[in-house]
Amino acid sequence: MIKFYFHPTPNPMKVALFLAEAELPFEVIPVDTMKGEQHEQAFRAINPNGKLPAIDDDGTVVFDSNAILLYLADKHGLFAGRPEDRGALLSWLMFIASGLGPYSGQAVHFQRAAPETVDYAINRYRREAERHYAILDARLADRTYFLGDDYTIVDIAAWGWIDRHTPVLGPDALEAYPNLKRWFDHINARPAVAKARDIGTDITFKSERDEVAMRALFPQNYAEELVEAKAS
Ligand SMILES: N[C@@H](CCC(=O)N[C@@H](CS)C(=O)NCC(=O)O)C(=O)O
Repeated sequence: MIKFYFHPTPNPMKVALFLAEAELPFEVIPVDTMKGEQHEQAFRAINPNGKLPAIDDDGTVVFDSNAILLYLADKHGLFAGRPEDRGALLSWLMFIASGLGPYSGQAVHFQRAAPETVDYAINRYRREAERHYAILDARLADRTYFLGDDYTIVDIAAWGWIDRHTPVLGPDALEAYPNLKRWFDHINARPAVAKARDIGTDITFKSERDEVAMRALFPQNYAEELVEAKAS
């Protein structure tokens, strides 16, 4: 059975949605990132990057959310799209992994978590997140899903982050992206979304954003010497 290393945050939620859609049996292994469990040696053996999600599929370990989606889609022949759309599938998956996800994450960080307000960083990451949203919105102008008529892991990957549009760009952010909003409402109506949202709700994860959590999530802020020198 798949062991699903989980925390209720955007990247793990993509895998939660896939597992719910595919109705695959799995066991949730909670990793409480606000307690620092992602840094424990046992978990580092699963994901050397110390982040969620990861899976152990009867001995095959896969980490990084979009890698997991691709692995499961290929293995089970589910939500992988048509062979002729493989190039598009890979392109959009990588766009989400390297663009939408990290820029959204940094936008949230600088608006909600950074120890000081840095207008430059907030502007940079919000604008970049907006630019990524606009690209997704344009792609959906004449398509039901990102690859056309087929619901694929691209939709699942995008959903994980668009579901967090409120902390990224604000509660009404999707009003400016009508195609993305239509798509998001359409995905949310899928029964698997409710099942995915239910995963891990029986587990109590730490929620206090105290110093333990800040040290766990942002250990670089507690390094003995913060980087001062600019690259020359
Ligand atoms: N590229 C990775 C990013 C994973 C990631 O940043 N996960 C977050 C949760 S959404 C995490 O584990 N944060 C805890 C930490 O950074 O210590 C993926 O797509 O899986």
